[in-house]
Amino acid sequence: MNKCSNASNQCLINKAQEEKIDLVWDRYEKMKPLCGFGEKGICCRICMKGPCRIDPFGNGPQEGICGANADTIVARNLVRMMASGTAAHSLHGKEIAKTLLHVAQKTSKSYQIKDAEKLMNIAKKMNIDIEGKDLYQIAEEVAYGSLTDYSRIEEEPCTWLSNSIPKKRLDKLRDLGVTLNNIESSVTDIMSRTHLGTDADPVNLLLAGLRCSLGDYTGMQISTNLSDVLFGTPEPVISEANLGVIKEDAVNIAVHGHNPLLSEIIVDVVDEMQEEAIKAGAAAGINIVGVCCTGNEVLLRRGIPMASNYLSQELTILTGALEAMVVDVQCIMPSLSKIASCYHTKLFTTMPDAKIPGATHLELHDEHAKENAREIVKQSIEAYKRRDTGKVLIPEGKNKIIAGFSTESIVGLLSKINKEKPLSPIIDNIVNGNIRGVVLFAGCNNVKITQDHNFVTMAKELLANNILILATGCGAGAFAQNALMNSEATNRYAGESLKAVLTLLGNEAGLEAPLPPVLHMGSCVDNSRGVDLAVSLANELDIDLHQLPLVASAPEVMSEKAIAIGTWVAGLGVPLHIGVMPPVEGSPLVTDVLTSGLKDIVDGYFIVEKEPEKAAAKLIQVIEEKRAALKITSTIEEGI
Ligand code: MSK
Repeated sequence: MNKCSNASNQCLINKAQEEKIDLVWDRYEKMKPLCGFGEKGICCRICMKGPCRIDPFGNGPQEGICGANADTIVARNLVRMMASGTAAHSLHGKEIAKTLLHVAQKTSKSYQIKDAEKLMNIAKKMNIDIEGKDLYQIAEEVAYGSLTDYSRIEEEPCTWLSNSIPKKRLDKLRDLGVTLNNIESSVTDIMSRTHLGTDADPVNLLLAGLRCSLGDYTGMQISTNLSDVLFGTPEPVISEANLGVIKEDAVNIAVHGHNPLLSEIIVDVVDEMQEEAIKAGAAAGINIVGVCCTGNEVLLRRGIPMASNYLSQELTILTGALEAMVVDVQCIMPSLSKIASCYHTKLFTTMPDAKIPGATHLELHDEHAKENAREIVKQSIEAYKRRDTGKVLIPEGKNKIIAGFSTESIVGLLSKINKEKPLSPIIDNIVNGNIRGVVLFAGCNNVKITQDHNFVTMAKELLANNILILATGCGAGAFAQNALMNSEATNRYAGESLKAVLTLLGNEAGLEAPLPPVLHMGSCVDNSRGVDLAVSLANELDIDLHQLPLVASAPEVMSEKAIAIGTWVAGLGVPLHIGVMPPVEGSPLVTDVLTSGLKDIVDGYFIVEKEPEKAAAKLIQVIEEKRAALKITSTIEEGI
């Protein structure tokens, strides 16, 4: 199996072999054969009588020592994954909300309100009375209101859930009893009910998992929206992607993880330190590059080039030209520390809850954020002086990308065509079939799949069938690295009618070329942007989300966060394809609930298909079924 679909990275994989450095692919091979019990989800480790394992072939034990069967064990393990994913995303949102509170109370020196208009819109959405209040009072109420979603006692749904989805959908979820009132207690609930001797009913467990995962969604809404207030709402921006964005004659600093609190400040302080880097011999000064979702955050708002998504993060250090990797939280391989020690590269951890042995821990503190960032840049410049030029190998080639498609920027663009009804150009083109439907690609890379292969293969097939693609997270990274986020890609891969629409929109945007066929909407927390766009379309048409010709796909799914995302996507009524089987096959009941039972109660469901060509065909079929159900024919009048 090839390791990367991006051939230019192969030289670094060879280099690692020559230097006897193990990479993620090597560790995966050494791990084989993977534990079959773990893969099927039928290993239970929640007490110390065991661990227990259910025999999947029916010859050995069918119950754990306490009597829990495969259905209970699989469901418990799965919902614990959802709880972990929800905790990760929602804590991110909480950190951003606390920072907004500090800005509002003027106790933060490092951050400001960059998008006051968005703050006002959020306040109105939260039913906050803004009359006679200044910006800081409003920001304080928005921050407190958002933080209440983490602590509410009253039995009413979280504000950021109820104000961001169609009423019909909210009612459906409320009837099911899954509209949570408090994100953190939804996580506590999962940990409590999965304790030994508590909830043994797999369906009851899965419903609790759905409620918790809607907390993941709620946390994402908070993360995305309040980050926009603090750091600006993304607008289309031109940049580049691939490891070729690392420059031989620069002090290269990679920012990696998820939370933009430090990376934004690093980008801010770099300008004032360029001279220092040049004096140290780096003719091109300081070059910031992005990895994973912190990379997506600074790409969208600041145009910072994207070096890598999840699976090739180690290769950024293998270039021998990276002075520092600065990480915050989530998706950071602990192996980075060992690999950095083979080079002059400094690995900085910056968050109290994400330390890595061997890394330099330089903790981000709100009141000293600028000083923290300057210290990191200063030490990076020092590291540059120790660079071994004989070890430098930067793969050639980088792709031009257009990123920054927030919901606001898309609506802004469309309003140039129809000021009164900005969504009409999209709706009309969906109705007349120029755009058959929309696929939101999200999620990670998984070492079990050639990196980016499933994303790219599926995208080419969908685009040829006139399906528009939105992308976030490492999926967006995959498309950026494989030249699917520029105007040339539209000319090359989009079907004729989709190409015509994107060309019209690109011209209206002043590009004098088509919009890219894959619209980069941001990091994994920015999946909320895709929902916002879908909700706007559904509201305009007065339909529920499940009726839209919209599907989601995570073809290289890997993390617990992705399991939480997939579950709330289904909960919102949107079918979701995954290209890797989660650990549920040990329970036919749980597998059935996810792939069909969910459809009966929330309309959304999981489609598991490992072959990307077949997956694309299945998604096209779902889109066509939804079009038929909407009776979309050729004109708006006849149709919706
Ligand atoms: S970074 S959660 S590997 S998308 Fe958001 Fe990428 Fe998945 Fe991490």
